[in-house]
Amino acid sequence: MEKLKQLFFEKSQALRAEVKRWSKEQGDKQVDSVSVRQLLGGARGVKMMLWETSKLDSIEGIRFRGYSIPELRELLPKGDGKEPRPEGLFWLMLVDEIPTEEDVKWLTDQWTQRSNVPEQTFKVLEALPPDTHPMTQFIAAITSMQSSSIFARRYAEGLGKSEYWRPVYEDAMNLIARLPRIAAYIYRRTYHGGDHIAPDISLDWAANFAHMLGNDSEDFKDLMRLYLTIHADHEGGNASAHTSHLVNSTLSDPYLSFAAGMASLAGPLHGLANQEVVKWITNMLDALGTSNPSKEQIAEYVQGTLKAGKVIPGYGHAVLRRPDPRFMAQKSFAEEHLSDDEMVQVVWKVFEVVPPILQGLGKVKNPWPNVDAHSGALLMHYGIKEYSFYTVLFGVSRALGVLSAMCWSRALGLPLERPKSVTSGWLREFLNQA
Ligand code: HAX
Repeated sequence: MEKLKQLFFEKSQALRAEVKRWSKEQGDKQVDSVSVRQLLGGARGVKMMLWETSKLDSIEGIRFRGYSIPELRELLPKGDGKEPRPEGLFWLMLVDEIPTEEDVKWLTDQWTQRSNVPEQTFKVLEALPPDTHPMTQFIAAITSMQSSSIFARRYAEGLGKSEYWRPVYEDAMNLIARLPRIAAYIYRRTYHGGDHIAPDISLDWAANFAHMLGNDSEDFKDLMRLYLTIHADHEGGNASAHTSHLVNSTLSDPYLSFAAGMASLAGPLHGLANQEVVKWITNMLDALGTSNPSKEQIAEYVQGTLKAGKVIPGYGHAVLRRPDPRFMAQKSFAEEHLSDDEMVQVVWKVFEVVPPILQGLGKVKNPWPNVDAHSGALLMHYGIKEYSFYTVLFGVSRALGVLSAMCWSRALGLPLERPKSVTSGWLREFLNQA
């Protein structure tokens, strides 16, 4: 068996036994008591899921297998670039070990070999009107590949439960390998009249993606490596990861499960916020008639957005209570590579203006920027100006976390997810009795 698969097998088998023991010997212990506020408030903070690949702290932000983003920027293999290769993060998430340069090179080769997109997927995309939202195209493309799911085929043949992880691993590797080509195809068909760019198999996963999008500069390749690394995972409770996890818990295959997660990512309170940020900034600059607004002008525009009953996109978070380290990583990239860029300057000014205003509302729990507040300005600089495409980039990255976590879920034999709902009548009676 290949090294990555063997390592995953050994580690997951050991944990599987331990999880079974917890359930048997300590299953009655109260982990958390759910409050009425949590019941009504989208289950905030309720611990109800095992998720191995990353953990989110409200103050520190995300840690992938214990490593912060600054640590990963130091430790993960970079090849001949300056930013970590997302291949290395996938390896780390899957087997909890920092890979060597050689391991990462092997994974790049694997994904290159597995990157052939079935012809029917291009046909499905071509059948959609070109103005179909790129996320809808992305979901249709992923779903169109479902017939190549090895898990679905092996399950139909009667595969036993302890073996589920094997075809899930194969589907995860194949799906991740194909996503950059699919995403680039959607981008070029939607915004560049179908003028497609052939893959360059000498490049790593992220650099090849940058190339197929249409920018071969070393800086953009590094931005893509960083972007695809930092968006990959945000523990299991976020909407896209949780949706994939829930759907996969029914033993729906990785293609359908990941497509469902992408439908969740496409909501404006989640991943679509990256397009909404650029749209909001562009509308603001248009309304103010300047590309260099003052802080006072921005503050006035922010107040107008709030008065209209809308949220400020790119700000706030369900878990975080400090500026998102993913925002800070993109800010540090911008400081190094494009600090003079006008849009970046506006993003930084918005960062100074928005938090005190949101704080002043007295109800926003986190007034700080999240991952989506910065990404659009970086992409604009490198020529990816069509902001309705941005959530697809997020989705390509999110595949790394969601699909490595899916391997774990099936290796551990986690059950069908089925939390309990109550009716308002039940709740009323419960509260009256209390
Ligand atoms: N602008 C204005 N009001 C905001 C706000 C913002 N950025 N963030 C939160 N609020 C409001 C909420 O709408 C809520 O108001 P009501 O009580 O009137 O309904 C109140 O403050 C309390 O909300 P909260 O507890 O602080 O935040 P939630 O956990 O409910 O929601 C959200 C978290 C991310 C959905 C929220 O902050 C938001 O809508 N932000 C803007 C959209 C955004 O940037 N989304 C991307 C988040 C990161 C992500 O998933 N990326 O993919």
